[in-house]
Amino acid sequence: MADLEALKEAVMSGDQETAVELTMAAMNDKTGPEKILKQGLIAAMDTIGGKFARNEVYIPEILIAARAMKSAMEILEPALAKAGVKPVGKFVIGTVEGDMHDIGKNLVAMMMKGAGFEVIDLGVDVSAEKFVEQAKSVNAQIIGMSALLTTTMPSMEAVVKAVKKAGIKTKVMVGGAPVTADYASNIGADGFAQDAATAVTVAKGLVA
Ligand code: B1M
Repeated sequence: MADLEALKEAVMSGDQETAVELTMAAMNDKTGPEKILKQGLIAAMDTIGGKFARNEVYIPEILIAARAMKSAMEILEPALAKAGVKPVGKFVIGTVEGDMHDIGKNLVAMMMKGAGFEVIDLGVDVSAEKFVEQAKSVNAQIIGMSALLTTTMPSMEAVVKAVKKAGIKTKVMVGGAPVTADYASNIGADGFAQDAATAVTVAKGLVA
C-alpha cells in the first residue's frame, strides 16, 4: 500500500530522497498519479503553506519543501500527462519591468506549482508586452506580477491596461513587499496577496 502520509511528511520536511523513493513506490503499487499528487504532494504544500501563513515556519523551510516537491514531481509528471490530469489553471508569473528581485516571485511560483497550477515563469524585468504575449499564447487564466521597488510598481498598472487593451480574459494578481490591497484595487488588479501562501488561496479563488 502506498504511504501517502509518509510522502507528505517527507515533502514537508524537505527530504528529497525519501520523497522521490515514496513517489516511485506509490507509482509501482499502482496508486493513481492524481492521488499521489493530491494526497501526497499538494497536501504537503497546502499544510506547509498554512504553517507559513501562521508564522510557524519560515522561508527556508518553504524553499526546501518546494525543492523536495519538485524532485517528486519530475518522477510523477510523465504519469500525470499520460493520465490526462489537467492543471488547476495556467499561471504566468514574472517580476515587473525594471525590477530584478526574484526571491519572493520564485516562492510564489513554487507554491503555485505545489497547488497544481501549471506555472510559466517569465523571470525578472518582464515588460507589459511580454506578459500579455505569453498569457495569450498559453491561454493563461492568471498573470501574477511581483514588484519590490516603489519605482517599479507603476509597471503593474501598465500590465493591467495592456491586458484590457488586448481583450483577453486573463485575470491579474499582484504582490511584493511595497504592494498593498488598496494599490491593487486602485490599478484594477483582480487579486492581491501579501505572501506566497495567501497567493495560492487568491489564485484558486480567481479560477473557481
Ligand atoms: Co533590493 N531593495 N535593491 N536587492 N532588496 C529592497 C526591496 C529594499 C526595500 C531595501 C531597502 O532599501 N531597505 C529597497 C527598495 C526600496 C523601495 O523601493 N521602497 C531595495 C533597493 C532600493 C534595491 C536597489 C535599487 C539597490 C541599488 O542598487 N541601489 C537594487 C534594485 C535592482 C533592481 O531590481 N533593478 C536592489 C537590488 C537587490 C539585490 C540584487 C542585491 C537583491 C535581489 C536578489 C534577488 O532577488 N535575486 C536585493 C534584495 C535581496 C533585497 C531585500 C534585502 C530582500 C528582498 C527579498 O528577497 N525578500 C529587500 C529588503 C528587505 O525586504 N528587507 C530589498 C524576501 C522575499 C521572500 O520577500 O519578495 O517581499 P518578497 O516576497 C514575499 C511577498 O512580498 C509576497 O510573497 C513573498 C513570500 O511571502 N509576494 C507576492 C511577492 N511577490 C508576490 C506576487 C504575488 C503575491 C505575493 O502575486 C503574483
